[in-house]
Amino acid sequence: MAKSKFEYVRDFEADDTCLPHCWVVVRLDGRNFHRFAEKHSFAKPNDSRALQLMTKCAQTVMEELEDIVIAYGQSDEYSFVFRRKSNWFKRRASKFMTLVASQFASSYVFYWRDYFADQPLLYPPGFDGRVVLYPSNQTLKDYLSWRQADCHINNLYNTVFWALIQQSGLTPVQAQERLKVDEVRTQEVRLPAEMEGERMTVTRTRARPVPLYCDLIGDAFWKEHPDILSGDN
Ligand code: DGT
Ligand code: MG
Ligand code: MG
Ligand code: MG
Ligand code: MG
Repeated sequence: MAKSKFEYVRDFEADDTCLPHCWVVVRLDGRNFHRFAEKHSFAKPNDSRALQLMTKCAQTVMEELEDIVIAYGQSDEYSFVFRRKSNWFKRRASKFMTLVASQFASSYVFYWRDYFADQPLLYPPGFDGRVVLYPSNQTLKDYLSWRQADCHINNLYNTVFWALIQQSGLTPVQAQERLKVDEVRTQEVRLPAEMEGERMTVTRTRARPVPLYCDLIGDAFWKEHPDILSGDN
């Protein structure tokens, strides 16, 4: 029974319910962080303060929001995986995405000073968000592997790019020229062992989410943590 003659406008709201039984992934990415990193003097290629702040924000998101079983981050992005059976906000994609993005962005500002004591925050950063559904454990694992491989490829490129400039004295254009061939060679990522010591972060939840720095592409991580993909999630 409508409470007023205006109630009908509710019907204009689009249905964005996430398909049942799928893993719901929300991926955030910093808006124009190329500029943000420049303005805030991020170390090149990797600024550990920035990475740690991102992870702190991800931990906050996992603590404040419901049903996130794992989060993975690199560079200016973070992916959050909601349990398959989550019925939080009736699985509305817009609720998941906006709550993750706003909680993450406010945390980024709130905790900034804890990580950048000597660098004032010069303007308010923003994060875009998207929702992607994965229908099986394998597609979810492949999604996370895809992000980790992206991290590896970018790190390989950026590390050598900045070494050519900072250590070998090349100009950015010369460094780019030198790396054109190498870039093609680094397309395939096979051995997780090769990735040791790189910039990648995994957070998972039980009572309190803990940051892990490890490989997601191989089976070892998933064997050690069978509960993440278990039938109860
Ligand atoms: P977007 O996402 O389309 O709004 O634009 P961007 O500029 O955020 O582009 P994206 O997300 O593809 O690339 C991330 C940028 O953030 C990239 O230009 C490098 C920068 N960035 C991320 N982490 C670091 C870091 O630790 N150190 C430095 N120097 N830069 C970083
Ligand atoms: Mg982008
Ligand atoms: Mg970005
Ligand atoms: Mg990015
Ligand atoms: Mg309300």
